[in-house]
Amino acid sequence: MMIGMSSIPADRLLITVAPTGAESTKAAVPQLPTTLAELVETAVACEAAGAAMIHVHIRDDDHLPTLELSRLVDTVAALKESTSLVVQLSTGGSVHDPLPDRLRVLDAAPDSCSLTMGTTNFGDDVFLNPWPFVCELYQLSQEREVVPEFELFDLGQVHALTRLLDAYGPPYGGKVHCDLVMGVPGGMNGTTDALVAAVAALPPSVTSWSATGIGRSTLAVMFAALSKGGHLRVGMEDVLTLARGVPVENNAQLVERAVAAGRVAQRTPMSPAQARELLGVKAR
Ligand code: KMH
Ligand code: ZN
Repeated sequence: MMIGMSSIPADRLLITVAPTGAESTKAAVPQLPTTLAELVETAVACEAAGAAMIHVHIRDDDHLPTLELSRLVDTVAALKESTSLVVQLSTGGSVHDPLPDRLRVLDAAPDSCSLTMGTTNFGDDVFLNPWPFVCELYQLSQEREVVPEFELFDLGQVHALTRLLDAYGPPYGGKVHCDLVMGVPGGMNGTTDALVAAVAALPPSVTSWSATGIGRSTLAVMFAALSKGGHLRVGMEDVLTLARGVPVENNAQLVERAVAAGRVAQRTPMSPAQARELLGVKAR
């Protein structure tokens, strides 16, 4: 069986790796890929392990989160040179990044960008996504022909996606892909019950979805997503231990674990080419 009119077999599993994030420090997690060389090395290993897309946050020379445009441009170029992965730049950045800097991320012309559907309490911080910003970023993604991945941190944001699509029409590429980010302190729980509720509320225009569970919720969300036929995001942005007291040594371990879990569910990792077709990514 194929998915819709596409040539992608229905058992294919999109695995996205989010290797770095903006929250962990290099001092606390020395194995976190924070330099461009480390990021490229991780990307190559994760593609070999079965990932098809990479969700990218970058760091400066002090290993701190940055949205400096020239570094973003260099990062996209380096990842494209060394891998076939779909390159998704984060427009969420860190909770301290100003909104104009987050819009400017699209100037780096990635294949895809994250687009969070609303403001969320984020631990003790606030991840700011006011509605006018969401609308501006979405329209910019359409204009620049960058495929958005809608990041949904709670059920209200699932409903906001319907509102956005009703107001501004489909994304560039015509596909609607979202990622449920679950278990953030301030967002929806990382549980099977929450995932089922969120998936049930997705607008009918959604063509694919993945899920990730932060911290301890990672396995519950992974198994719930697989049992609902969804795709997976994994990586050190979201989890730093394989089990209690067992640190993740590298991102490929998390991709390998997702591949193994997918295999039990009779799912086969999707190639980057299939991911491009699934997401409607522009040939650049
Ligand atoms: N770092 C978080 C504040 C995204 O990449 O778009 C936001 C985040 C979401 O990670
Ligand atoms: Zn992110």
